[in-house]
Parts: sequence; structure tokens; C-alpha cells
Amino acid sequence: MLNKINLWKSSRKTLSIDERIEHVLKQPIPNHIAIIMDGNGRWAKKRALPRIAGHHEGMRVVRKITMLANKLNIDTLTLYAFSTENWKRPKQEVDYLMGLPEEFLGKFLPELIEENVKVCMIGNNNRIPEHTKRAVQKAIDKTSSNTGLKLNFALNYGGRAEILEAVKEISNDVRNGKLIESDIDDECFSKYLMTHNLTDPDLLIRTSGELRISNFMLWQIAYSELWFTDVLWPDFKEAHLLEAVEAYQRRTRRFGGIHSEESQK
Ligand code: V07
Repeated sequence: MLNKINLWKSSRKTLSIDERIEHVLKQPIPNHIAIIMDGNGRWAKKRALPRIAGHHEGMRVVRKITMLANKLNIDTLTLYAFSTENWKRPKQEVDYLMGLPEEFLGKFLPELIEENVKVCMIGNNNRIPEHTKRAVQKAIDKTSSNTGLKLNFALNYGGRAEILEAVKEISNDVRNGKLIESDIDDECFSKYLMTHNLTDPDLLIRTSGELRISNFMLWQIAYSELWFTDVLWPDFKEAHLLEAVEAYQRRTRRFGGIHSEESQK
């Protein structure tokens, strides 16, 4: 039996990726999308491959999703590439992961430059090997005047550590008289975070079916829309990012022009 919704569904024609892009561009786009790229190990396990094969495939997806985000005029794409917890993994795996920024940039930096993408990083530089730091810094320098998508990698990043660092900096500035206690509000606090030059994420995506935040951008996601999918990161395609953005647009349309709870305050 066909009810009204099923009739509408069955009469809806399947749109191509390009048609969906065109459609999505007619409505407000999230300025900043953050992604927890989970499921690389599980993807490999399902294929009886070593975990690093999943990480490598995940890196190819990073390129594809970056290019689509740029096409969608998204301002910032933050990708959780390595957490402060990831150091607990076997040394071999950590070493492989720390080689991925170099491999990625060796392959794709020319394309990023051509596409006007600006590479940025948040996270603590202290434990990252020199060769990795060097590769990332070179990309940051070479793309520093680009005005397209900000491609922000979270490397050795932890949300609580970021907040604690901000608190220490703030107490320093209070002690030195640069700041008085009554100055400390949301806006002031945000300036002490690693994301001080970025807006907060409008949309947070996590792949691979886990429904947790896992210490990612704790302060910044206070008002973000959350979108979870069972798709493993190496299987994440353009269609999935479009699905997330379409869901975001449906949700924010309900605010009738006011695009966040925060701006209603
Ligand atoms: C990493 C691939 C994506 C899935 C998640 C884990 C593995 C790209 C980078 C990267 C980082 C900085 C940069 C350029 C590229 C990366 C790590 C892991 C540690 F400037 N992918 N990717 N870094 N994976």
C-alpha cells in the first residue's frame, strides 16, 4: 500500500552527485565541518589486511573529501588525524601514522596549492617526530596565503589538554595584569584555544558507528549539529558528506533563518 510519503519517495528521482552538489549549494552551507575519521582498523580487519592498510585507504578518502568540501565553499574542514590517546597503539602503527602526513603532502600538496586550500594544524607539537613536523610546516607555509578551504588537521590533539593549556595561559595573563577576572567570558576564553582563528564547527561527523566525542573539540562543539554514520572512514564517499550536509540543512531550516541556538541567545 502506498501512502503519501511513499508515493513521494517513489516519484523522487535519484540525483547524481553533481546535481546534489548544485542543490546543496542553494541553501546555507555549514561554515565549519569537523570529522572524527573512525573505522580504519575495522575496515582492514574485515579484509584480513593489516591495520595500516586501513589508514592508507583512509588517507585517500581525506583527499576526496577535502576536494568536495572545497567545491561546496565550506570555510573550514577539521579532521581528527591523531589523538593524544593514539600514542598507546603499537609503536609500528604509530610510526606508520606519523609517516602519513609526509606521504599525503608528497602526493597532494601541489593539488592543494592549485585548489587554493590552506593547510592548518591544531594539536601539540611536542611529541610529533621532526620529519612529520617539517612536512606539515612546509605545507602550512606554502599555503599560508591561500583563501579557499582551511584544511585543519588535528594532530596529537586532545580537547581537555587544550582547555587546560588555555586555563594556564589565562592565569598567567591575570597574574601579569594583562587580563582581569571579569574579562573572562566565552569570547575571551575562545581566544586562548588552538582554534582562536577559526569559527566553531557547525557540523560534527563521526564515522564507524561509535556515538562518542572522544575528547575532540570539547569547547568548540557546544552548539554543533552532530551526525553519526555506521560507514567506516575508508568507505566514506562524496555521497556520505552530501548526506550529512543535507541533514544539516534540513535541521537548520527549522530555525527559520536563525542558524544556531547560540545566535538565539
Ligand atoms: C592520517 C588517514 C586518515 C584516517 C585517519 C587516520 C590515518 C592525512 C594526514 C595528514 C595530516 C597532516 C597533514 C597532512 C595530512 C594524516 C595522520 C593519519 C597522522 F598536514 N591522513 N592522515 N595524518 N590517517
